[in-house]
Amino acid sequence: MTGKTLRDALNGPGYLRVIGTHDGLTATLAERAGFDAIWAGGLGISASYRVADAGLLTMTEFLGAAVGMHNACRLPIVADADAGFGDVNVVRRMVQLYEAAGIDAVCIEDKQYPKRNSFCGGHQLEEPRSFAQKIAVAKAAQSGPDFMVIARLESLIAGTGMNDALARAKLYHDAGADAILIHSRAPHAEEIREFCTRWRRTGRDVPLLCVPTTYASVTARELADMGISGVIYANQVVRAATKAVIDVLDSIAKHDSSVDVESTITTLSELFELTGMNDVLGDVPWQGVADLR
Ligand code: SPV
Ligand code: MG
Repeated sequence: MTGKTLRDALNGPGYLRVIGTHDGLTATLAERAGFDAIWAGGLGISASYRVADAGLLTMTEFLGAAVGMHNACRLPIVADADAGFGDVNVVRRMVQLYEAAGIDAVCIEDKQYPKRNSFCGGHQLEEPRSFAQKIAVAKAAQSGPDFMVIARLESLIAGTGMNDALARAKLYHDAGADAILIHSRAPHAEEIREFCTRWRRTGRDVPLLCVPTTYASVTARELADMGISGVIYANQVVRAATKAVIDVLDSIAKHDSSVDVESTITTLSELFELTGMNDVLGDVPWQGVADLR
């Protein structure tokens, strides 16, 4: 999607593969791997601080993490803004700060504060009209044409059903939402298919996104064929990093040596290259890193 805004890309043909990352390094790796956009997700960022994804970090901490990813790569950043971090006044300030920081989109979910991760149960949905007001206030707060406000539907997570999801989607679209994220925790993509089909019948044209965590066997192409424009792989990167670190720590602790893991971990040369060490200016002539592991 080189040169295009996130808005153009989501409204254009095809689909975007959006990957959840939690810091500058993982965002850089995602860009190199060919993903189209970054999901600055609450779960991944919270995990990187070792706190629960339960509205515990401040907006400033989430924004700082998103900016760290923005500075590290050229991909558009879709920031997970939980339930907006507060009431409509907080939402307004949140949009102003995120837009000014160069973030491309915020995604706000229709759950009550304090929200919990959607896979943890105990969900209280926000009253639909108050959430629609948050969307309207968010849209009125942005200053440029490109910034996007994505409304995330939690009806299928909270168990209030497809009709509720569709009714809310219409309300949020009327309030100005630039895209709709339909969240599901079903083990297959049939809920997503049904939502897309019934949404299409409304004649409304707005990009749809989804998060295939529990229905992981479906491909992004299959979801796109159902009508999805953005597929968010929200938490695989933080889970991969966690597993890799556990394995390496176990091995070093067990053998009192890192020799067994050396061939499985990134070389120092790669790490220097990834982090731009070759571009560092200074008085000492740079020797290169070719002979480092
Ligand atoms: C996140 O990544 O923080 C999300 C997506 O909100 S999910 O964990 O699937 O709810
Ligand atoms: Mg989240």
